[in-house]
Amino acid sequence: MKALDGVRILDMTHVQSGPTCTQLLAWFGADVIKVERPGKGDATRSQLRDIPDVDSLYFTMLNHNKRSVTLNTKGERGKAIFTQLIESCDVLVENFAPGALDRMGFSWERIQEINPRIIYASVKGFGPGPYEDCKVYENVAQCTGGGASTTGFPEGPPVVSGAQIGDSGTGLHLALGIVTALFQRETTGRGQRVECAMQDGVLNLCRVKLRDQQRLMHGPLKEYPQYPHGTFGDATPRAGNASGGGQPGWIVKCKGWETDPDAYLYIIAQAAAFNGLAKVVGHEDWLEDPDWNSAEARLPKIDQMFDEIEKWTMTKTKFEAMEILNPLNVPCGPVLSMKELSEEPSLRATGTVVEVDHPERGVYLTVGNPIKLSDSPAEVRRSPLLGEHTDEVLKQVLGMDDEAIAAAKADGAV
Ligand code: CAO
Repeated sequence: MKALDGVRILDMTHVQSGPTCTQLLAWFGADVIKVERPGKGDATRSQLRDIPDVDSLYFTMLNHNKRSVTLNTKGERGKAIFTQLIESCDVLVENFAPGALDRMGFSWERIQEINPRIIYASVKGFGPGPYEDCKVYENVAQCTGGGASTTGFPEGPPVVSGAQIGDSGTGLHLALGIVTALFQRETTGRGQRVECAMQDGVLNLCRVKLRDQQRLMHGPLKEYPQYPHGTFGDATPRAGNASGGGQPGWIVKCKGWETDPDAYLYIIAQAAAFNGLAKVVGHEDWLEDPDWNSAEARLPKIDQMFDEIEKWTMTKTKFEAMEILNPLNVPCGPVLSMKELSEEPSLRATGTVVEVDHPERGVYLTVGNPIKLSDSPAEVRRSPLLGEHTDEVLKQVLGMDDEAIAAAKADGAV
């Protein structure tokens, strides 16, 4: 038995944000029925293809454990089938451009009329306000939610992160909203509307930067690289690789950095572990020196301190340095490349990185469910081919017979 066994999701999502959400729910055991346009499907099926005419990794890696149904929800017969699906599902999830579902004739009011118990969940770029009608993709959300203005080096332009905090981050937020609404339905018997704006999701993940915006009003941000030599403006600046927490941290070069772009280690020079760190990097002198032996004394010369630490790390590989620093309780972590992560045995062992077999592309690698439930282990099943389960769902879920299905096919509804 899986945690969400018995929950049926009508999945009208596409691209990344919505599919991330419904894939998580599918891993927890929900029956996710992905509705796609006949002949075309989710646009990502054909985007960034590595093998001709085969569903892209972009699609396969975001749509595991789902069933695919093709349905033209703009035609009359398609709308009738869609109405029946709304009647039969617990949750409807969509991340179309604002108003798309209303234009098809399915407003929240209409959806509630069809099924008062349904939870209707959406991702949009923005919440209500001046930009509510805008279409939004990942990097736009990273810019509008505060991610880009606070990422990068002080002297450089804003930078977007590799982590898809706008899309996958908002999908995660939405999944929590959905299970919370399902939980509340146990008491009220009613469904409800769940909305997540990508701007809001990114800002939530940039919470500490709004913290710093307010701290800035009371003086310079002493853990930022701008302190004490640079200047601060009136907004939270970019902080390079500074730790963002109360302890100084930085990325330092390790042995091989000249040729390996990922030969780096993140080190946090936490006050409690400073003595051991100072000794190992050959600076026992710092322990007796009042210019160095307190966190306050070191604060104005954090850059100098990490330069000295780096002289030592450059003599070790990132893994050797980590092995020496860990027993000293110095928090640190190697910069791992995607190649290293894909080959890491411990991630394979926990199912965080898994191999999946696909009938058209063969074996590929994906990220499994990062949330581990002891009573609901997630197995990763391949993504569906376009319309692979149309007949199955129309029969099993809606009780349609062969004749009705043939008629729906004949007029292009499915
Ligand atoms: N049958 C018939 N029509 C369908 C259909 C189906 N099964 N599925 C989708 N459509 C229609 C929609 O109704 C819409 O039609 P209208 O424009 O006439 O209303 C049309 O397909 C296209 O939908 P769209 O406008 O959402 O798609 P797009 O490629 O132009 O925009 C995106 C994509 C992502 C920018 C937009 O959907 C969006 O802003 N979504 C909300 C924010 C979001 O989730 N962004 C993250 C995307 S991941 O980076």
